[in-house]
Amino acid sequence: MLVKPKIVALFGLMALAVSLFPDTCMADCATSSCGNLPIKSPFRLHSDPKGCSSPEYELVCENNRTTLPLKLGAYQNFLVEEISYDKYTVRLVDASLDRNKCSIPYYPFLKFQCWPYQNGPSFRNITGNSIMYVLSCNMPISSPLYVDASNCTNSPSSPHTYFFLFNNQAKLSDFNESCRIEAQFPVMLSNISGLSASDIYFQMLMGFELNYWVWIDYNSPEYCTSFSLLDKM
Ligand SMILES: *[C@@H]1O[C@H](CO)[C@@H](O)[C@H](O)[C@H]1NC(C)=O
Ligand SMILES: *[C@@H]1O[C@H](CO)[C@@H](O)[C@H](O)[C@H]1NC(C)=O
Ligand SMILES: *[C@@H]1O[C@H](CO)[C@@H](O)[C@H](O)[C@H]1NC(C)=O
Ligand SMILES: *[C@@H]1O[C@H](CO)[C@@H](O)[C@H](O)[C@H]1NC(C)=O
Ligand SMILES: CC(=O)N[C@H]1CO[C@H](CO)[C@@H](O)[C@@H]1O
Repeated sequence: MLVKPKIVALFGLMALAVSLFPDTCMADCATSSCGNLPIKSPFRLHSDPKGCSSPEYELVCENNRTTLPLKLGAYQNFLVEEISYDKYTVRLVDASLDRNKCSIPYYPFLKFQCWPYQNGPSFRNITGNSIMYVLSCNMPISSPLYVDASNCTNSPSSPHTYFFLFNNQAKLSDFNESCRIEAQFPVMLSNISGLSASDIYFQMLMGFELNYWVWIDYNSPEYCTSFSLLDKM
């Protein structure tokens, strides 16, 4: 079981290499750019010649801003803030976030940690990302693991809203049964104790990083179960 993902990754790389570099196109596939962001293999822009890179890696360039449309139930646009071609990572920020005030996006429920493996590039989480949950609780919770999120929500019906981080260090027993999950999103944080809601929102505006050069074995359950609160409940 330990060996399997590596083998899959290797075959994945080979398969990608073959599909991304058909010998007909190399000459035309110059680096393009959107704003200040250089776009090159494996990514492409719509305006790049056909055959350069794979369509699943096509980014949208509008007004010098690069976005990646990802399917999260419905399509959701993520700004591509950074691409590290050395580390094979992209840093994505939800394009719907309001930079001027704390407002939490309500993503549809799905297995975030498997997301968006179902379609498109095999992005996967990398170290440092955790799943942030927004909880709505029946009573006030006083715990360093819960950060008051009431300033970020406009739901008068549930006055006790909290940020709650769940990662592989978190214990299910830390989840208070008087709460229910309202929203979830990936964030580059591993500990929210002592942070304010605006600290957390600032970090959300920094987005999260995903590794793009990994071939996922969709049938391997270990990719999807490692730190999902929903799966453990
Ligand atoms: C995009 O950036 C280029 C170069 O910096 C600039 O000339 C152009 O006006 C910008 N376009 C928009 C829509 O901002
Ligand atoms: C849940 O929160 C309530 C109110 O703060 C507290 O009384 C209760 O002990 C908590 N339960 C757990 C399991 O932490
Ligand atoms: C909510 O926002 C107000 C005004 O900015 C601030 O004074 C207050 O401390 C915030 N409350 C929390 C719990 O962050
Ligand atoms: C989280 O941060 C708090 C405050 O900075 C610190 O006291 C605590 O030890 C940290 N917890 C972990 C698990 O790192
Ligand atoms: C679900 C998943 O793939 N989680 C992984 C996120 O990244 C860390 C560090 O690379 C892994 O340990 C997790 O298994």
